Parts: sequence; C-alpha cells; structure tokens
Amino acid sequence: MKRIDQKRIDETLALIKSSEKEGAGNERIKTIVNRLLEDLFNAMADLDITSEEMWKACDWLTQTGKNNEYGLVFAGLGIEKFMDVQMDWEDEQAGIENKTPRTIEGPLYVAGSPESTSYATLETEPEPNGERLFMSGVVRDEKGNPIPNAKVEIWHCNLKGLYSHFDSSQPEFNLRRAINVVEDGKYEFKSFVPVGYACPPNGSTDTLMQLLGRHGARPAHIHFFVTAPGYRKLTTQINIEGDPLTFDDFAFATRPELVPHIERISAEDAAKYGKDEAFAKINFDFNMVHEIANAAPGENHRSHATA
Ligand code: MBD
Ligand code: FE
Repeated sequence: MKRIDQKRIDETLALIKSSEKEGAGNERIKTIVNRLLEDLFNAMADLDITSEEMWKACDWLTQTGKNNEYGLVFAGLGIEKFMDVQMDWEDEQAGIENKTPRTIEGPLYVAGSPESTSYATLETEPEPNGERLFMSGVVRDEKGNPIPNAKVEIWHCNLKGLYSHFDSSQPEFNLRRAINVVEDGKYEFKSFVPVGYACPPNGSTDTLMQLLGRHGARPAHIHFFVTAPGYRKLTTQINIEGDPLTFDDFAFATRPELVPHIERISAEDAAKYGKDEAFAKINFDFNMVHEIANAAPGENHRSHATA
C-alpha cells in the first residue's frame, strides 16, 4: 500500500534533482545520494512511515554520532560484513584464493602501536587474572613461502571486554602491538586469552539491537592487520575456540577457517616449549596474496584513532 501516489514521489525527487547546479558538486556523490533518497522515499511510502517515526530516526542518528557509535552500527547491521562479501565475490571473479579469509576490522583499531621484531608482549599492564596465551605462526605467500618483511598488527580487549584508548582506565596501547617478521616469516606474541565484547549497554547500537530482537555481543576474538610490500593488506581476526557465541556474533565476523584450535599446555609440560608457566597455545599462519589490479583492494583508507 502506497501512502502517496508514485507521481508525487517522482515529482519531489525531480524537484530536488533540479536544484543541482550543472557542473557543480561531485557526480559520484550526487548519484549515490539521489539513489538513496529515492529508495528512502519509496520505503516511506510503501511502509507508511509516519513523520513521528522519521523524527525518532533523526534523533537516533544524532545520538549515534554524539556517542561515536557509527562504526559499531556498521558492524551490527551487517554493513561491514556485506563489504567483505562484495570483496570475496570480486576475488572469486578474479580467481584469487584467500587461504586466510578476510574478516571485518571493527571500529576499535588504533594506529601507531609499539613495534618489535618477531616477538611481542601485548600487555603494557600485566593482567593478573588472565589465562596465559602464546600465539604464533608464519606469514606466508601464495606458495607457502615465508614473507620476510611482513608486519603483523594485533589488537584485542581485556577481561572486561574493553579496548585500550576507548577505555581510558588502560594504559596507552595496552593489548595493541605491531610485530615485524624477519626471513623466517615467524611471529609470536604473549598475552592472555581475551573474552567477548558487548556493545555499550543502552547505547545507540545496543538499543537498536534490542529493537531488532537481537543481541549486541561478540565472541572472544583477536584482530589482525597483516601488511607486506607488494602484498595486499589482510584484515582479519581469529576466534577463541569454544566460545558459545562463536557462530552467534552480532557483527557476523566469524568464519570457520578463522577458528584455530586452542591447545592447553600444563605447567609440567611448559618447559618443553621453553615456557615457565601453564599456557594456552594457538598456532596460526597468515597467508597473503599479491596486490592485483582489478581485484578488491586491501587498503580502504578508513580513518583511525591515533594516540
Ligand atoms: C569489537 O571488538 C569488534 O571487533 C567489532 C567488529 C565490533 C564491536 C567491537
Ligand atoms: Fe574486536
């Protein structure tokens, strides 16, 4: 049922379009905004959206901006996932096989993490109650050969599910590091097994999720950017095996290839691994592909917080 006839919708769209000065503005932006307006007006008519509902939407959008939650909304509505689906499809068309799949970045990366060679301790401030974790692996090319000059950037949350920088109670760059690998392509880091994340309670995203009959939680995960000269930037995550939300992620980031086995090593066996305490162990290689023209780009120039 249209609340208004199509002619009025089209006349209004034409009126708005007619106000554009010829040769002025940005053609790409005009095309996109005009199309989105057309879809919106038609939805308003089709769904009988009231002016009261439209002003509620305006208020929600205003509040979402004030809360700095748009990145979270993009994740929660599956918009960020859809961008991955588009890029996966582009890769498939170009015949590119991603042995390590991409998955969403999320809104909580901070540029400029402390750098080290081959190994890093992620805790700036030791987490007394954490389960010790050592994660290691090799950055490899399409043939499985190590990439000698790759950089692995890592970030994860603390045991409260909070990320440094966005949580001012943590020291700068806590649980954020960058590892430069050498000839063997190997990286290793020491940290603790993180927990899941939940959207700020009763914030814009959480409120929207509740209204959609959904939750705003993520399973425990660790984020990565893997970069190397000549290779396409890889944005991905791994999940902590066994988390009950593994395949119920509000941001739709989980992929079966990104849930590596987590092994528990007892204190007695730790010495065999050159460690002095019980620990959880994850082994995971990052397989990169070369930068290829006409395939999905790895770099999206998304803006990031800097410390
Ligand atoms: C996160 O930690 C995250 O990774 C995403 C995608 C969204 C919200 C919080
Ligand atoms: Fe995260």
